[in-house]
Amino acid sequence: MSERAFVMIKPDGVERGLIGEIVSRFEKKGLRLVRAELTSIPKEKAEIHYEHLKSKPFFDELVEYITSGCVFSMIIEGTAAVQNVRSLIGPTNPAEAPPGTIRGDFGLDVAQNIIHGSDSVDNAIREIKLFFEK
Ligand code: IDP
Ligand code: MG
Repeated sequence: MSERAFVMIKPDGVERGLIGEIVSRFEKKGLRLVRAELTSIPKEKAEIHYEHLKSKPFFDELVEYITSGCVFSMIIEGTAAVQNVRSLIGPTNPAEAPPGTIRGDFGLDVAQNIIHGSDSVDNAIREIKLFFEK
């Protein structure tokens, strides 16, 4: 069944010129890019997006990182989009992400791991609302 995932290329990915390469991977898989926007995120929005991580020791660092430059926000649509996007992205820590995944191919560090993808259909709906429904 067709489904939507929220995906965001983080400031390190945008800064390093990886937008085209990353979008291309989703398209080659058979998923479709249906909305996209290059913007910076206000601190308040970053804190809402990551509110489930508020108690983590890296929360302040994470908000600082995600607001440090432009991000490329996307809605990716297709069959099991949430699960397919997560498997193309790979595990949270690029050091543990296998080659062939986006984090495995382009990242080194868990604090700067290039890309975000919704982890569930419910969170995808919540994140799409937060980023694309003004
Ligand atoms: P996910 O992005 O793979 O879903 P989450 O556990 O939801 O991973 O964490 C959200 C983001 O927080 C990660 O993508 C990463 O940028 C950051 N993060 C997670 N763990 C750490 C850590 O141990 N140190 C610094 N940043 C972290
Ligand atoms: Mg997550």
